Amino acid sequence: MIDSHLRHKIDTRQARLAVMGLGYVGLPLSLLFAEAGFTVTGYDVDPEYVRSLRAGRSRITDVTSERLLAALEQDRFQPTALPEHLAAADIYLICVPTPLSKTRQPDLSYIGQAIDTLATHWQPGSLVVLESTTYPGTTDEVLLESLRQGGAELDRDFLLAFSPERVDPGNAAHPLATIPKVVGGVSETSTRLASALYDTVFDTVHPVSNARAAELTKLLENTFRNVNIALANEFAQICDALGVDIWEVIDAAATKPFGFMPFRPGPGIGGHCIPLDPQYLVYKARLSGYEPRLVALADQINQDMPNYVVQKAMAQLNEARKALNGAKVLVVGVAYKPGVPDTRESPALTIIEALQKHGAEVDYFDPLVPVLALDNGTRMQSVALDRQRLQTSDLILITTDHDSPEYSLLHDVRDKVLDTRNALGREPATPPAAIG
Ligand code: SAJ
Repeated sequence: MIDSHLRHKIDTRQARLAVMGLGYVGLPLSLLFAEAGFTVTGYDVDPEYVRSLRAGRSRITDVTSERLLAALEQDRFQPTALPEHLAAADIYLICVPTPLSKTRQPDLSYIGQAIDTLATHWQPGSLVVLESTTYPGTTDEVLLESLRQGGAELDRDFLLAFSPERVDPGNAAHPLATIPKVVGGVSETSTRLASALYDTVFDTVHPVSNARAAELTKLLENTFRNVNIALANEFAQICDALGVDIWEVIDAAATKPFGFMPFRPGPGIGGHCIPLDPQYLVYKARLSGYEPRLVALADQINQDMPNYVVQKAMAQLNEARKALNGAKVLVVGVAYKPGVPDTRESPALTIIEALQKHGAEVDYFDPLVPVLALDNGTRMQSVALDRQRLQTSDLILITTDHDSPEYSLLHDVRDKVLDTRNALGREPATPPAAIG
């Protein structure tokens, strides 16, 4: 029987795992299982990236090269770009990207590629788990259909489940193994076996009744954030219209010890999760005959924030009797959130392109992002944030509040600053050594 056979292999750590996709989800997951005594084949379609992994070089925040080298030396982690190496696995964990298309529709092309590769190499008796964030029904429709090709049967020849990734890169407060793992199978046996697998490395496993419940769990988590950020952004615009300091209001509301969670306004939302995940929910809800008005409206509010910021920039320059056209604008911070070098979906990029379109001369400073390539083809380099630059700028737009000492210089030119993150509202970081 498939379940007793697999269960024994899991309990004795003899089960061979294959992780498909070695990004910020797949690589840490691979090492977690390798360090628990499993042998893990790490599959990625990028041969160059695989070569760097095999050489012990990690570019993933939570995986040091030392950890990677140790797993390689013990032969517990075997990176490969050759799909035929997948044939020896008992368990497949799919951790590939699920981005949005240019028209902000779900893009399941990476899952499709993984399924096609898997279909050619998987063996009967396997457990397949999808971890990539996706719309409800992907596992029990798309994946199940594919695995049934050739007459294979669920619970006889394979088990299938969904378990949402909850990796928060760089979050030292919550190491991966301590983050509860939700698991939902397409069958009861699948839930049981997938739970037994994750039980070997995660402190807490939380089984739910089916794959759709697990898929929707992840979408609720991140849609919750998206909608609450939209509320903060709308509140900021209301406070602006009323001449009230939004940051003071949020800080005051946050003194309430129950029933309130502070979210903060910004120039829009970036990253590879929060702006995207709710669109997977909207897509499936509409297909199922329900119009998710609140979720769709929240996305519109968030997506419109860069435009709101550009309008504010125009108004602030106008106060100084200057036009945006020809103005020297310094954008401070282009990463999608503080403390990361990641600019994916960053609203700062949308704002820079809009400012350029209005004829502004834009430079940027970001201590973590040395170079920037925009969709409009512009390539930029981070400039030095020094007194001379600040004196010659007509407007200084803070879009990411890195905790960087250079920001303290901005206090001297507050009249030119448009601070979308309240970066200057806090105690200035220790001033840098005298500027040479
Ligand atoms: N943002 C705001 N206001 C807020 C919070 C965030 O404008 O009050 C903006 C950020 O600047 C950023 C975007 O939203 O542009 C997303 O920020 P985020 O803090 O949600 O960070 P992410 O995208 O790294 O989200 C990840 C998610 N983790 C997973 O999906 C596993 C999210 O669920 C986590 O809650 C979040 O990290 C976290 O708390 O760090």
